[in-house]
Amino acid sequence: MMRKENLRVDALLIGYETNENLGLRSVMAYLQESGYNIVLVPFFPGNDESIIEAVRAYNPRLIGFSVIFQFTLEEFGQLMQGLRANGVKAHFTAGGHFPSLRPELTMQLIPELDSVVRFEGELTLAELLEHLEQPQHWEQIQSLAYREGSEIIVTQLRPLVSDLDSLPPVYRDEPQEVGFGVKTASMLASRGCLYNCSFCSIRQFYGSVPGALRRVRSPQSVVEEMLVLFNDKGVRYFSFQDDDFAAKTKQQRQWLQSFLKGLSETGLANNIRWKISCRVDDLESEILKKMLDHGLMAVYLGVESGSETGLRTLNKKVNVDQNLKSINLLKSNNVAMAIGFMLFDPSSTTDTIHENLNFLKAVGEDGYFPINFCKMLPYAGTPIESELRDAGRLKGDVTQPDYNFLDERLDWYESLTKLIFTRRNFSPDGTIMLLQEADFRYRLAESFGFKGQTESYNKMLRYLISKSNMDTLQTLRELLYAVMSQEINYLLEEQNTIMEIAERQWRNEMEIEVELKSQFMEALPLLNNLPNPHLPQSKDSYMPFNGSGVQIPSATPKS
Ligand code: B12
Ligand code: SF4
Repeated sequence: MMRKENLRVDALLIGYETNENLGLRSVMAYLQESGYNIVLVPFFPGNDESIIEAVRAYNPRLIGFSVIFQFTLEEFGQLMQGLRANGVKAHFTAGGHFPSLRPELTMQLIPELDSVVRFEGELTLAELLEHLEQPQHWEQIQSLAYREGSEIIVTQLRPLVSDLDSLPPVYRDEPQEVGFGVKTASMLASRGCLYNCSFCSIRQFYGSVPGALRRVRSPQSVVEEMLVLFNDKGVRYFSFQDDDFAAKTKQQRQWLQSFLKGLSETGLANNIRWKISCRVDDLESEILKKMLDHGLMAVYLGVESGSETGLRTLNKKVNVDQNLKSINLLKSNNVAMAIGFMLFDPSSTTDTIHENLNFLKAVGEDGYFPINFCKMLPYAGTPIESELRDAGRLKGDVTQPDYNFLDERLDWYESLTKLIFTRRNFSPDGTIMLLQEADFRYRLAESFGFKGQTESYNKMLRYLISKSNMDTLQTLRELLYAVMSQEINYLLEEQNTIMEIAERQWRNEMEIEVELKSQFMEALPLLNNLPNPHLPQSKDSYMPFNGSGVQIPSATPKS
C-alpha cells in the first residue's frame, strides 16, 4: 500500500486478503479503469489502527467493506464504529454475500453503513461514486440499498455482467510466495455454479439476479492474464478460486481444451503449476491427465460427506462411490489434494457419523493427505437455512448460524469434538495447517522436477499424516461411544473418560507437530537448495499471447 499524505482518494476498499481478495480487486480494477483513484487496505482482526491511519492519510470520499464471510459481520461493524468514533465522515458501503442477500438486516445490524452494494459490485459502485453527492439519484442505481431517513430503500436488481471479458483484469500488486521462491496468484476463470448444494451460498448469490448461473471468461483472456503475471511478476503457481472448475459437459470440456491449448502455445504449460477446486464428478481420467500434462498440480475436491444420507441432505447429486473413485483417481495420478468434508450435517445420526468415519479411514489411512472436518453451517439464504428455520431447528445468531441435531446426544458429541479439535483443524499453527504446508511444499518441489532426494522426507511425512488421521479417527470413535452409550443424565459421569480421550489426542498432536517441525527443519536446507531448473530466468524468453496459435519454444519440459 503506497502512502501519499493528504491525498483525497475516491474510494478506499477494505477486505480479507488471505489469497488476494479477487472480488474487491475486480471492483478496484473496474473503478480505476473508469478514472477513479482507489486504494486497497487489507483487513484482519487487530488491524483497525493501521486502517484508521490509512483512512486519515487518504481521506476517501467512500469506504467499501468486503463482507464475503458472514461470520465477519461483527468485526466489520466494530471497525466501522471505530472509524466513525475517529471522526471519519466518508460514505460507508459494503458488498459480499451476506449484505447482498440480506441488505436490510445488514444495515440494521450496522447503523454506520450508509449503503449496501448488492451482488456483483463493479458497475454499481462506479455509479454510486459518480452520484455520491446526489442522493436524490440513488433510487436509479440498480442493486443498491441505502438509507432515506429511518427507511432503507432497496432498488431494482442489476443483471449480472453478461460478458466477463468486458471486465478489466483484477488489480494486482506484488505476488506472495508459496515456497522456494515460487510466486503465486489467485485466478478466476468463471463466476457461479450450475449446482444447488443445499448448504452453499453460491447458487443464491448468482441465482437471485437476472443472468446466467455460471459465466466463463474466454480461455484466451485467462491465458493472457496468466502470461502477463508470469512475465511481469514472475508468477509460477496459479490458484484458481472458481467455485467449480467444471469439466463435465461437452461445452465445459471444449473450454478446457482451448485453455490447455493456450497454455501450450504460450509456453506456459511446462513452466507453471496450477490448482483448481471442483466437484468429484468433474474428474475423469483422460481430461485429468491432459490437465496434469499442462501443469495442473493440486485439486481441492468438494467431497463433503461419506454417507449417502449426508450427500442427499447436502443435495450434492453424487454418491459415496463417486467420491471414492475421484479421490483414488487423484491418488493414482499423484496429484496434491485436499477435500472439503462435513462430518456433521442436519441429518446426522450415529449411523451417518460411523459411515463418515469409515469413509475417512478408507481415504486417510495411507497418509496421502491430512483429513480435516467441520460441521455444516446454515449460511443466509441457503435452502438448508430455510429448512432448518421451518423445522424450528435454527439457532445461533447472524454471525454464527447453527442448529440442533435430532438426537440431543449428538449436540454433546459435536460440542466436544469442537472443543478437542478446533486447534488441530483450524488454527494457523495447528496440526492440519502444518501438515498441509509440509505436504504442499514437498509436492511443489517434486512437481517442479526435483525427485528422489527428498524420498525419506516424503516417507516420514506420509507416516505423520497417516498417524494424525488415524489418531483423530480413533478419538472420534471413542468419543462417540462414550457419549452415545450413555443417557444424557449420566453423561457427566463420563467426564473422566472424555478428559482422558481429549488429553491423549492433544498429546498425540503435540508429538506429531514436534516431529514434523524437526523433520521439516532437517529437510528444509535440502528443499530450499532446489535449483529451480525449470523456471526461466528472463522474461524476454516469452512473448505475449497473441491468440493466433503461434508456437513459442518452451523451456525444459516437466519431468
Ligand atoms: C477464495 C475463497 C476463499 C479464500 C480467501 C479469499 C479472500 N478474499 O481472502 C480462503 C481459501 C482463505 C477462504 C476461506 C474461507 N472461506 Co471462502 N471462498 C473463497 C471463494 C471460493 C472465492 C472468492 C472469490 O474470489 N470470489 C469471486 C469474486 C469475483 O466474487 P465475490 O468475492 O463475491 O465479489 C463480488 C461481490 O461479492 C462484490 N463484492 C465483494 N466485496 C465487495 C466489497 C465492496 C465494497 C463492493 C462494492 C462489492 C463487493 O463484488 C465482487 C465483484 O463482483 C468464495 C466463493 C465465491 N464464489 O465467492 C468462498 C466463500 C466466500 N468462502 C466461504 C467460507 C465459508 C470460507 C471459510 C469459512 C471456510 C472454512 N470452513 O474455513 C473460510 C474462512 C476464511 C477466513 N477468513 O477465516 C463461503 C462464505 C459463505 C458465507 N455466506 O459466509 C463462500 C461464499 C463459499 C461458499 N461456497 O459458500 N475462502
Ligand atoms: S458446493 Fe460447489 S458444486 Fe455445490 S453449489 Fe456450491 S459451488 Fe456449486
